[in-house]
Amino acid sequence: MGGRKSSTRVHVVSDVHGNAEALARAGDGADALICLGDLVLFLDYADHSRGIFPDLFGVENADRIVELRTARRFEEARDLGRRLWAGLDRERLIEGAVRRQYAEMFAAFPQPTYATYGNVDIPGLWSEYAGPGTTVLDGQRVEIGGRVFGFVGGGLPSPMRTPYEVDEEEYAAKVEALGEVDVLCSHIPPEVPELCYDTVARRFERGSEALLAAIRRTRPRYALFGHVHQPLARRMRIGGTECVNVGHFAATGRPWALEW
Ligand SMILES: [Mn+2]
Repeated sequence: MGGRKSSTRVHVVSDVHGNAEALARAGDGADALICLGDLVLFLDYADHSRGIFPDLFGVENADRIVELRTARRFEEARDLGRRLWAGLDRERLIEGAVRRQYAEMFAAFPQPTYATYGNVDIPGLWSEYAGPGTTVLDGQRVEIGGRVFGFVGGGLPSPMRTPYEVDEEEYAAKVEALGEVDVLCSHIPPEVPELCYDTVARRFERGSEALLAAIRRTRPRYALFGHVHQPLARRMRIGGTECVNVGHFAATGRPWALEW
C-alpha cells in the first residue's frame, strides 16, 4: 500500500570516537548508514578524562601529552609515552580496551551499515564484531539505491603514528581498485590544504594525493570523508565533484545526509 518508494536516503558519519549513544540513532529515517571510521576513543582532546589513555595513565598525563602534541613537540610526546608504557604489555592492554569499545560500537550500528576503517582503528578485530547487517569495505565498491559507492579506509603515515596508517603506494592501490564510482568514500580527505587544515589543532592532517587524482580523473558526484575534526573548509567543489567533510560525529552526534 501507499505506492512505490522512489528515493533513497543514506546517513554518513565519521570519527565516532566512542559516541555509541548517538551512533545507535544515526540511521533513524535513512535506508542505510555509512561509517567512515575512527570508532576508537584513545584520548578525547575536548575532555582529557575520556578514552583509553586517561583510563590507563590518568588525566594529568593526558593533559601533558595533549599539550606536547598541540605544541608539535612530537619527540617529547613519544618520550612521555615510552616512559608511561615501560614495563607494561602495551599491545595486550590496548587490544583489551579497544575490544571493549568495539563491542559497544558495533552493537550500536543500525542495519544496514556500510563501514570502512579510520586511522584510529584496528582492522584485524573488525570481523569479530561486525554483525550480519554490517558490511566492511576497504578498496571495494557496493551499490546502494542504484548508485555505486567506493570505500578506502585508513590513513597515511603521520607523526602521531596512529594504528592504521598505510604507505602511499598501498593507499593508491586501494583507490585504483575502485575504478569509477558515483560516491567516493574515504576516512581521510583528498590532499587539498583547506580540507586538511585543522583550525583547532592548528596543523595539517594528512590528505591523499591519490584521492585527489582519482576525483579529477573519474569525476564522482561526491567525495565524502572525515578525519579532520575542525576543518578550514567543510566542503569544496573540485570539477564536477562535491567534496564534503561529513563532520566530527563524536562531538556533534549528527550524521550528514545524502538523498537521491
Ligand atoms: Mn578521528
